[in-house]
Amino acid sequence: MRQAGRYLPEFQDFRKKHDFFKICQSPSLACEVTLLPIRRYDLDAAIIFSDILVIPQALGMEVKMEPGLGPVLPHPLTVDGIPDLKVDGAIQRLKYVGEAITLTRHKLEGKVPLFGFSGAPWTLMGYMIEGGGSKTLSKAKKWLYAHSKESHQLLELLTDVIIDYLVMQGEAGAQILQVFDSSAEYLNRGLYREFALPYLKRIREQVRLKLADKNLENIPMVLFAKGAGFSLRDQAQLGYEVLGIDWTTDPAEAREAVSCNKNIVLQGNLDPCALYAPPAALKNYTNTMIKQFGTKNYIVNLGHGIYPDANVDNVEVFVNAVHEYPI
Ligand code: 1CP
Repeated sequence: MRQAGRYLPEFQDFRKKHDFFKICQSPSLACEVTLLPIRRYDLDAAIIFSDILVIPQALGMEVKMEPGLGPVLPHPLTVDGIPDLKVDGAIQRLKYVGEAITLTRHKLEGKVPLFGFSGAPWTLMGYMIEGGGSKTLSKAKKWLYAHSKESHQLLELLTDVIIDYLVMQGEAGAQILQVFDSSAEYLNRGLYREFALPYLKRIREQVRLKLADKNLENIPMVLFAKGAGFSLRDQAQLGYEVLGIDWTTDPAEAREAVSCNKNIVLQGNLDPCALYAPPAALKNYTNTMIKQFGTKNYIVNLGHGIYPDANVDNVEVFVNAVHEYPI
């Protein structure tokens, strides 16, 4: 449940006292926030508290988290600004995420597994060029059409950093690694094939190889490409063990699209707005979803981030409905 923290009253209290990135950068605070939903609900996994935008920040860009608005990068990247990105030492500057992961693993005492995560190259590129969220991503897409050489240069650079960042999280103790391509929906199949899939493939391959080089076991990886139901068949062949399915995609169609890969696990996809439904209806939606996905090779999740005004009691209804589902 991405950005899940924001709907919890205990998180909102926490945020009144601490700056967003201060929490991310202080392992004990990040650990405490990671554990908030685990303490309240009978959840089956935790995700480390951080944000996808810590990478642009580690590359030297200013990122502010504006309450009620989300992330803002006051000085967006320009085409000739790529050489100024500070790649050297970026992973060192992100070490606090690893420290938070290690501390959280200890505090969880094996109760539930811990997810690490990163933004995908295209999604990070979008935020860096747009300077924050955008309705169209037209500035970032302009690069793809008008500056394709520089686009590839930037995506290549981000891919290298993401690989090392995920390996660092794995070394620190993350048990599953999720890549968020939240802005996939702004691309069509052609653009996604040219500007996203090759980099996502390289990330999966290189994380596997680099972990093996360090004598570490393989860590399963999840790719969540929001709004890219059009590319599920392609995604199933990238080497990711799990594909995240967003709420717009029909579960049965998703299964059909990935049938070329028999081992693949699907994760998703309840519409986060279903949490506004009365409890009995919510239970029905949850049961129908599980029935459609099937209970094998499946991880229940929402189909995108939970909204800040989600009803905390209904989250419990959802979690319980999942656990009560007859297998
Ligand atoms: O549950 C958690 O709190 C887990 C930690 C987490 C994760 C996995 C946060 C904390 N952010 C994320 C991922 C993230 N961040 C994504 C990928 C998932 C997705 O598609 O939603 C994206 C796109 C972001 C960028 C971001 N950060 C946004 C979206 C803005 C937009 O363009 O619409 C927002 C609102 C944030 C802020 C944020 N990140 C996390 C929290 C708890 C919050 C709330 C804000 C706050 O406390 O001020």
